[in-house]
Amino acid sequence: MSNYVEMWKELGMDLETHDALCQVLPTAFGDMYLSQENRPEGMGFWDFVVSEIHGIRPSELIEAQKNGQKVFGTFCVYVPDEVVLAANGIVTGLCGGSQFWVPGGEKVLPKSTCPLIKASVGARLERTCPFFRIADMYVGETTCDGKKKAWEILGQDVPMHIMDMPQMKRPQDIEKWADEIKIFAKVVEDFTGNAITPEKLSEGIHVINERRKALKRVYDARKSKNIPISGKDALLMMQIAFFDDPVRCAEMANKLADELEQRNKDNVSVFPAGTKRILVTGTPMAIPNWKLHHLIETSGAAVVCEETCTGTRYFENLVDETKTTLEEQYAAIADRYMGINCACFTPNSGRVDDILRLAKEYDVDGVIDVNLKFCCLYDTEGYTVEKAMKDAGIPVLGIETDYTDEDAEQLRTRIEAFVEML
Ligand code: BJ8
Repeated sequence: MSNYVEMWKELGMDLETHDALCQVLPTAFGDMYLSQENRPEGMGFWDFVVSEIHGIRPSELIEAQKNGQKVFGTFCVYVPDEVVLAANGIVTGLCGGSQFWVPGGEKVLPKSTCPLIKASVGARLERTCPFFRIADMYVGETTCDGKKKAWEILGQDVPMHIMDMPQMKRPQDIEKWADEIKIFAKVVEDFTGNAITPEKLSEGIHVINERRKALKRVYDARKSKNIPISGKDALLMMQIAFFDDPVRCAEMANKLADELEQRNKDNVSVFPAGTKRILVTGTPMAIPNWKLHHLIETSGAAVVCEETCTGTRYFENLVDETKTTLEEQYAAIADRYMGINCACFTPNSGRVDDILRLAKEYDVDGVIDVNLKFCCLYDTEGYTVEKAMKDAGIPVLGIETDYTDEDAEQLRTRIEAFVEML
């Protein structure tokens, strides 16, 4: 990634600390990813993106900025990308998934904050992530308390817009969310200088729906008895979807889906027959958090689906494309996004329904419910999730972890014991 040094310098990054990050990532990726056998050829694209993770997409974003486009950094799957696209803006995810950034976050946040928030704040304050440097505006949301307060720190020297999320899903809450989307659209229009018309919004909705469909095709291929792709590889595709151009993301995911569908016809599996199938549910796994998937897939099981925001919550359900006025379109967008079942809502019984449905669709042998340490929402909901699984006769294992490797061996012992009893 050395050819990007000039760009990083111009972005005002801390090059020395960033170098240390650049050194650990390839080793971790090599150990966890490149060691897998018989990976789909289509993964070559994502391997390449990872090898240039702080170079290739950042340089595209800077190029786009030179042409007048604005970049919006987001932290949650409730923030509607289609609105930004409609004003010729670009969205990039900003959630931090590396322990490397956590100590930086801990300098300003309580230690008892979830690692995703600490890593995001650390990446920003220590100036070691180009995406944080590039984004012209950050878009936060009022989901969990940790994030709500983090916006006040993150937004100190960058324009920040915060979307006020409802906490329930009554009709009046969905209406309120449509209003909030309208307010966001106005902010985006003012910031980009581009008007959002029904035509432009239609295009934006279409592009994001196409991305959803393509990602879903890859997931659908994972429902096969045969396992055509590892959970780790599917997770990587999902993680990079948050950063990539949505049209290219759809194109690459469709190509991968073609290959996986062919693999299913040819009975090509990346795991031996009889490997236990696991559904992972819980908190999101931002790149490069591959820890749990790696542990599961080196403990005799395979991850075949993720009910997380770096999984099905990102792409399930489409926005209705038949609406023609802005008012109707915002309502349709609100409807689709309120179909996401995050633990920040109460009640959130839709999530349990989703997990039960997915467990059936993906024919899983067991569910692993993962919680990022100090995420009180998913931790509390774990009680309901695990009870529902037990009631349905689905074996379930609850895990709480962070980004460090300290608990890896202890987790491995628990996962191996769980897989053995399936
Ligand atoms: S829709 S899961 S992306 S809020 S893990 S930061 S909740 S303390 S990330 Fe999330 Fe949107 Fe919900 Fe998805 Fe807080 Fe929990 Fe940390 Fe979390």
